Amino acid sequence: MTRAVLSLGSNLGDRQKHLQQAVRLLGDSVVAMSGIYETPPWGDADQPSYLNAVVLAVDPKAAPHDWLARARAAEAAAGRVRDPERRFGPRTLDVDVIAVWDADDQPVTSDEPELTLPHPRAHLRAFVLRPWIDIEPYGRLPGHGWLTDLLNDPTLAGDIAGLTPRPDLPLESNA
Ligand code: PH2
Ligand code: MG
Ligand code: MG
Repeated sequence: MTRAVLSLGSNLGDRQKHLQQAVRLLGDSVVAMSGIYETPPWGDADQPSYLNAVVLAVDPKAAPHDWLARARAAEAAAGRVRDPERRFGPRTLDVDVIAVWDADDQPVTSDEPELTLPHPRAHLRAFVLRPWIDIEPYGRLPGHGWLTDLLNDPTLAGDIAGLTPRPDLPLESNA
C-alpha cells in the first residue's frame, strides 16, 4: 500500500475539465478530493490564473515511481506541452507528487531530480497547502510539520489572501 498526495493545476484551456480528467484517469485510487481554488500565477506573473486542487490517492500496489508515471500520463492526456525555456510557465495540466507514504505509513524520501520527495517547494505554496487542508485538516507535510502551521506562516499571508475558493466548480468523484 502506498498513499500519495497529488497537486493538480491548470491555467490553459478548459481548466476545470483538465482537473476533472486527471481525477478520472487516477481512477479508483482517489479517496479524497479538495475543492477547487482560483489562484494567481506563482513564478511567472505573465500567465493566466490557475485552478488548483489536491487529491489523496491510495493503491496497495503502487510504488513511488508509479505515482509519477500516473501524473505524467494525466498531463499527457491533457495535451501538456513542456516548454524547456519556461519552467514555471502556463500549462493545460500539472500533476505534482507532493508526498508519498509507504505500507508502514512512513514518509518516502527521494533526492532524484525527477521525483524529489517530499516536493521541495510544497511548504511554500499556499495553492498546495490550502486545498490539502480541505481533505486532511490534521495533515503533516513530512519534514515540515503541520499543514496548519505552514499555512499560518506570515510569509504566506499574501498568497492565501489571493486564493479564491470556487465551490461553483466542484470536482466529481469517480465513485
Ligand atoms: N504551478 C506552477 C507555476 N505557478 N501558480 C499557481 N497559482 N498554481 C500552480 O499550480 C502553479 C503556479 C508550476 O508548476
Ligand atoms: Mg507544479
Ligand atoms: Mg509539475
